[in-house]
Amino acid sequence: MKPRIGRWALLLALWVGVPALARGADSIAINENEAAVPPYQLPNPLVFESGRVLTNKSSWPWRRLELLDLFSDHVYGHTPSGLPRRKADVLSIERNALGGQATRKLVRIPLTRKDSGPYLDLLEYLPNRATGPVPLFVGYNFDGNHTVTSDPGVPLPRGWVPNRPRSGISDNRPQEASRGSAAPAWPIEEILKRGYGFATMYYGDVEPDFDGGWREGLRGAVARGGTNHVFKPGEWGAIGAWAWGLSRAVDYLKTDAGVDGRRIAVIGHSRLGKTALWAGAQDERIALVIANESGEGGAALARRWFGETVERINTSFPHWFCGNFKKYNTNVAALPVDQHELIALCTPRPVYVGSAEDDRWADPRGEFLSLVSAEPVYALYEVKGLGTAEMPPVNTSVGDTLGYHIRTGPHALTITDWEHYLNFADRHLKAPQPPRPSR
Ligand code: GTR
Repeated sequence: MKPRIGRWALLLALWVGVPALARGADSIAINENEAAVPPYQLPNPLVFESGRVLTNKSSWPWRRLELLDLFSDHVYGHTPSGLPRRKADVLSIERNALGGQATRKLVRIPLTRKDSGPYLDLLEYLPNRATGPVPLFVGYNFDGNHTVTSDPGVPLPRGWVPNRPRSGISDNRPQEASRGSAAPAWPIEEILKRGYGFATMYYGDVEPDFDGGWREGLRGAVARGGTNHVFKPGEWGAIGAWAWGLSRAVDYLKTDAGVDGRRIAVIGHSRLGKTALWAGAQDERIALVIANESGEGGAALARRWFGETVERINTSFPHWFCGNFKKYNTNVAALPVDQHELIALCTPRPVYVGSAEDDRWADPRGEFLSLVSAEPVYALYEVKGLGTAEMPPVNTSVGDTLGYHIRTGPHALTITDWEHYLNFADRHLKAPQPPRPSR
């Protein structure tokens, strides 16, 4: 006869384990009360997994590699090795765009060895009054390149887009009616006037953003098992694929004679802010990173119980992160990294985090504290980081190489955010840049 204790242990394990595994998004406890945040302890970016303490910058590149591996193993997944980096095709150049202010380029970047796709369609504007190569902002948009401007020369995306009833989209097919609908988030003319170039891509070109979208995107195209692939727990999620796409845009931008390839800033809002940070952490050619209201899995500390949690994001968006990340759903303290270390991976490059007062879901204080806790790594390089551990008043920018503001209002990328980002970029990208390593 089998020992009965085994059966009881199994029943107990099922009783305790199943609700934790199968909990629906709405039953996950969320805290938005500052006084109720329990104490937590962050991993120290300056201590190797072996316990060895890092005291000067000469060992940081090794710790950086260790942290990149930990983020790949446990959070975003590993990018497959051997993916091609193909030359982009400049499909068209219009020298009289935006009322003569800009040169518009439409560029196609193949992401796999096949010409049939998937590929990224990059929309680029360069200021016509520039006298030499310009620094440039590049970032993904949510709904298609044609939504960031009313410029009629920008084509609609080809594949799946999110439904937007206000733009008449209810069948996941792009519509002409959505042209310019996201323009308030992208003050392109102002960016150009300030002497920057601007480039954007639709993130759905890399992978449509729904659970299962990988079958129509890059992850499905390169997976060993094709569209029947079963992802191993350490393989990349959608954020990993989107971040890879950003780096392919950088590959192209560095070949554009109108762009100063040493002064490329990456910007992203919300889930695309998470993506911008992960791209910036991995790709040292990115000179400056801006994460607007990136929240959980972005700039916000995972261990701080406020707003969205690891469990909640893994439940609502199971495709964003790697399988291993789900192990920490109910035990975030066991995660070997936290998000301040994602920011630290950019050291000594400038990083700016923007929050919004009403965007409690993204945990503004947790986003700010990530910068504070990344600062010791910047100090190794003797660059001034944030310079304060006190959150600034609303609508006030603080910091030096690490920058932060909390804007009044809801979750959005706005002209006010851009003013802070442009000022930050003026400080860091307008001065002559030292040569940067290229991969
Ligand atoms: C929310 C999600 C956030 C954030 C946001 C967005 O639903 O919970 O993590 O990424 O979406 O991307 O707008």
